[in-house]
Amino acid sequence: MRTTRDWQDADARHFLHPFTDFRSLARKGARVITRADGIHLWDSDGHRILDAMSGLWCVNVGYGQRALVDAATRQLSELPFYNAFFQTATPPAIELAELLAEVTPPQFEHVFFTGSGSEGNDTVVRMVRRYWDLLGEPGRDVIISRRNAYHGSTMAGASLGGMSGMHAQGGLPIPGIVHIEQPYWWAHGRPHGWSRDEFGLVAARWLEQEILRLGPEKVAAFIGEPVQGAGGVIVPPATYWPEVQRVCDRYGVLLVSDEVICGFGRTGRWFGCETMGTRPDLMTFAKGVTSGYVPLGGVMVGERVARVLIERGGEFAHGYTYSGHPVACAVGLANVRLIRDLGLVEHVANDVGPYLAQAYADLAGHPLVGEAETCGLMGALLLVRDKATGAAFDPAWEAGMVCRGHCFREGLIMRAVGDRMIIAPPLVITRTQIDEMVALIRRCLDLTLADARAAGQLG
Ligand code: PXG
Repeated sequence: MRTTRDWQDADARHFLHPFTDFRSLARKGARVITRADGIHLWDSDGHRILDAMSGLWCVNVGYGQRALVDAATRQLSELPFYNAFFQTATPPAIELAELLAEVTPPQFEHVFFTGSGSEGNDTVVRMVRRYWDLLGEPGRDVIISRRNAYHGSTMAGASLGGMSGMHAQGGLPIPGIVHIEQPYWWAHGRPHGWSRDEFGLVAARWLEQEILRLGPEKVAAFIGEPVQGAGGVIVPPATYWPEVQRVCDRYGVLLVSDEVICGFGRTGRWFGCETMGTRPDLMTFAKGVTSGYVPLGGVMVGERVARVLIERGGEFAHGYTYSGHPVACAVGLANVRLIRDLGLVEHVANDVGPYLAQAYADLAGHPLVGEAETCGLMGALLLVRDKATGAAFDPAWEAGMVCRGHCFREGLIMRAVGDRMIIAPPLVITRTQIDEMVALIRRCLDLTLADARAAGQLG
């Protein structure tokens, strides 16, 4: 048996981790996760950790679900791989496509499978441009996205995303992608004294202004996450998305909902667009479609686009070896059925979602918390230096990282995005487990508060 030290040494020698400062991790040593069950993980030292991030926003049904393991095992024995090119198909891909058409909003009857969310968004870029080409408007090729959005890490995904750190590496964004400001009330509405609802309309009109600036005949699509996940669980005001829908309708711009995080029950409806009140033309999905047990992503293609691609399109010159991978689709099928059979969407909407919202309303009283927000089973706590004024911490002190350090030591996985502490626990979580999680969160906030006091960072 290898010790933790052995794992860390081999890891440091050979494994380049995603979004990681390689040298600094090699010095510290990676935490090695060896098994999991339900909402808990265990590391190679035997420590039990409450995974309040569902792996990476994906393990919606929790760890250790037999039905998914059996589906994968069965499919691996029967037909581990065949492609979907050259006029062939496999039963799991067909059946998953059928089931996705059932659980998605009524405008969706077709799916294009990919291996990940990033590939899904690359597909979106090619597909919306193809759509406008086929309609005789090839100049309509600009896609509008938002700052601090995350849409993946491939060339198109990272370009659609609005992360300045990513754009700074490798000459991004690619041409034809522009960004407007995000609907983050605390940063962009509160300083002006706008109410949340007022700000939602202001932020949606930034889209209209950008469309008019570019010329509507140039704008192919607008893409957004219903709730920005990696950007820090930014829950937009209730007025935002309905107004965005009206703006897209007014100018004929396609609306793309990136459901990679919000899909499959996370917000208390099957898809985030249903919670937010939009009717997208395309939806990107990944993560929760298989609860992360195996990689799978895709794009739901609404009838407006599908009809054009099918009836006027000829060959769409796009696809991946693993588009419709039979094992991934078999697991997806078992997973989506399990979400449905366990009633997990209703569980989030009627039980644990409201319960978490109440717990977060209580946490909002903590001296370190400027705002506490939830949407379904996503939550954010903004850490502030001065609760009365909402003043931020000195960025050099890295309050979020201090708090995250305590979480690590206390056996809780909660992410820090700047000073926003975020969670997205598995949808199978119970009220008792939420109590356990919130007690840990409160303890880590208290420890961070004590550190801030000792470091003279308060008030
Ligand atoms: N869209 C959204 C909304 C995402 O959250 C992707 C696309 C890309 O999916 P793939 O499967 O290509 O990774 C994502 C992925 C974080 C973090 O730090 C979030 C993601 C990925 C890695 C890190 O919260 N989301």
